[in-house]
Amino acid sequence: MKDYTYPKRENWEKLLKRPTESLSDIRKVVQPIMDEVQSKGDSALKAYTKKFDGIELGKLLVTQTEIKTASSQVSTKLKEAIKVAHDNISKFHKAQKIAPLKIETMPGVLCERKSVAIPKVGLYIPGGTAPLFSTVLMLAIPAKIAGCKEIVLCSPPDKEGNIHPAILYAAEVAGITQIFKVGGAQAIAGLAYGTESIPKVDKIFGPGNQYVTAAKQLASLEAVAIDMPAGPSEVLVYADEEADPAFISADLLSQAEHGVDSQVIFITTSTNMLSALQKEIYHQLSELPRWEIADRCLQNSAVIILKDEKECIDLINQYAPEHLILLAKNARKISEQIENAGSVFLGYYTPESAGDYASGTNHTLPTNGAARAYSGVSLDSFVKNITYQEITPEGLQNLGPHVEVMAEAESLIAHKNAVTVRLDSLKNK
Ligand code: HSO
Ligand code: ZN
Repeated sequence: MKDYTYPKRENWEKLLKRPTESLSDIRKVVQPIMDEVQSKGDSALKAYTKKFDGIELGKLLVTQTEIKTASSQVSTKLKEAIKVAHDNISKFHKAQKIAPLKIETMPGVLCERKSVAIPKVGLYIPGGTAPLFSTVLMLAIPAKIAGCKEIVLCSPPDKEGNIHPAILYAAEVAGITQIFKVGGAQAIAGLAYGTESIPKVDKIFGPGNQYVTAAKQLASLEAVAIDMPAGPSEVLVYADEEADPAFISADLLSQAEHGVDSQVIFITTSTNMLSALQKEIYHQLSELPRWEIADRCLQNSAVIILKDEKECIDLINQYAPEHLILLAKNARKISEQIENAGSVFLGYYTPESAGDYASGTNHTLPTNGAARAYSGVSLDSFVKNITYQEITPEGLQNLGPHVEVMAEAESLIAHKNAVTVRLDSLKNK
């Protein structure tokens, strides 16, 4: 990790730069894949699965028998943990339901707003070295609670043509029945355009590598919505002088092991723990199975010593971290001054891992500074708010003349007439 002691504010931007790459070159690779899937459907999906995943599949849809077999391969202990996570995530996301709104803005003019589920959603779950079955819960549970009618899940198969059993089991627990063995940009194209077996969806969710991200961006230029702009995962840890270096190290490394392009930032005003921290990080790192990934991530990462708490808060708000961990006695008070963050973890005993898996909050969060303007996935991500209005004859008599004036001032006379013909009909009654 690079060390910076009392850096000047004008240098913050440079030292907080994220290690992201431009997606424009990747788009050039992804576009032909998308086009091919759009024109050839399932046969293109199967051809790409053979090419990229090394397996020739007869059917893309996962069968009930496969789901049963997967369930028998998951240990009882893991099933219990998944149940706890499922219950907590459900509780927190159910509580996010908002009651319909009904307001009479003036006598006889009723305005309403109601959230209605997005009918068809697609969930993408990456495969690879760490199968993120927890992401299945984070996406499928709110989709179910929102009432999405069709929930389709895509995940790449391994060389034997199977999806990781824990992914299938988590999907089963969350009540997802349409699961397809397809990954990468081709899966996103399948969800965006629809094929013989994959239904076209209205919105696509989920993390993925740069190809998946580029494919989601391209899909979003057409009729399909996406959850959020995605980038590599990141954490900013703030610690006061009493924080335990072992906790700080473990939190930094838990993010660093996600990928070589992840970023971890540590800030503090206290210089006395630094040598202990450095020893602890390298000790913990050496024992990690994914130490090579974490070690490379640490090279993109920084330890920053700042003058006071106020500077720390300013830096956090400037960086807008996906995850913010406040290892401090006054974590709650600091959190009140945070304007930009995806998800905040307060106090010494609140590791990010708790939120990653099982406390109840969602782990699909805005990265790469998007937390300045975006929220993480929540129940809201699976609904849209439809507004309604109903105006009585008296209401139109109250409101109509003002609309007529405004329409005329915009030279939109047909608009004005839509009121006038009604007011005239009321006069003649
Ligand atoms: N920290 C990741 C989520 C995750 N961690 C899944 C473990 N599994 C991005 O928020
Ligand atoms: Zn994580």
